[in-house]
Amino acid sequence: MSIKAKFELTTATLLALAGVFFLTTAAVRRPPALERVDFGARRTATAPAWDARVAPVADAAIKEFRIPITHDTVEIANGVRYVGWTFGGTVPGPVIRVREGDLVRIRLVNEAKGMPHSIDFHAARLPMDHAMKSIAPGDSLSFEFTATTPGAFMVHCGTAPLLMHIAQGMYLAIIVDPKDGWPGHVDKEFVLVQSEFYPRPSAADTSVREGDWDAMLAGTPTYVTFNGRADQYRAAPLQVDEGDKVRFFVVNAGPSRDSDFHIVGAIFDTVYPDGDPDHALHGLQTQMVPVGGGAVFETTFARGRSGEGHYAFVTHSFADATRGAVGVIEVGHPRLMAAGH
Ligand SMILES: [Cu+2]
Repeated sequence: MSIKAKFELTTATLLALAGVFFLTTAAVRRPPALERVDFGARRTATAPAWDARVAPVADAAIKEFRIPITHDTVEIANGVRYVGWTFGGTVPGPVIRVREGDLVRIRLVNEAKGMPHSIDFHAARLPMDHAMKSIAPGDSLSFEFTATTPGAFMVHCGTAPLLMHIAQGMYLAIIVDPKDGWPGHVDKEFVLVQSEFYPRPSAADTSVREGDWDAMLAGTPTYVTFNGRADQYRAAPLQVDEGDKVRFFVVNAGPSRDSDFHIVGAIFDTVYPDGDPDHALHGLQTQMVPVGGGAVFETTFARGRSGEGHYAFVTHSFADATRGAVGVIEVGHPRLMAAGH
């Protein structure tokens, strides 16, 4: 073998080895292409309160979600049980979190008895014909969409009468993170879905309440809640640390009443109406979240300024705060517990 041939052979071997090394490391470093979540197997915790904390978005560019529809008894206020119609067994349903540009695959399964249901993703650009069609009990429906627009979006059942299907609990929040992430670091993130309940009055405290159609039509709820149960975050406050910057994804599922979101004792550094960073507003006290809409709110509980202590989050429409749309944020470990919390 000539020196030239030996040189070429060695070069070829090195190139081949380099290729193998590159492919191996690329395979190790590449994020998983597909994430599968079955909300039948992964139910949102509801005790001591519906878990408002939200995990970071997964890396996979394709995200599949199996969403079972069920009829389940839910607790809408302390000791008040209700015939909930649900996505994933809880009201609201589970939080879905994806990234701008992701392919989102949905498999909807109607496990409820005796009634058709459907799903309408406000984060999707899709004709109603297929993705939003009602499916009979026992049936399923698969569709996919690309998440084109960052934000905090409502998802709900679109089966008539919508007023009733939403009032019974058929909604959840989908967060679409901007392609390059949210501007600026935060320490904690929470989801808050505001909604109303219209239970029929009952003489027996222990009975499972049904919906009152006339009250739904009149828009006179008994309870207005964050994450499906009146006053639940007064008993079990959201916990943050002193100095934390906190992001809230607020979605208003209604079905009929706007939310005037406000945190007592705080000022919002930034609000993104509809949750798109292109909409940034700064230095706000209260921002309306319309029914069927969402917004992202950021505030800082800075040391020595708005530090340790209790802060209430409310809809500043106080008839509705009084009906249960109020919660507490506990910053640090305040020694003086506020009376009545
Ligand atoms: Cu429905």
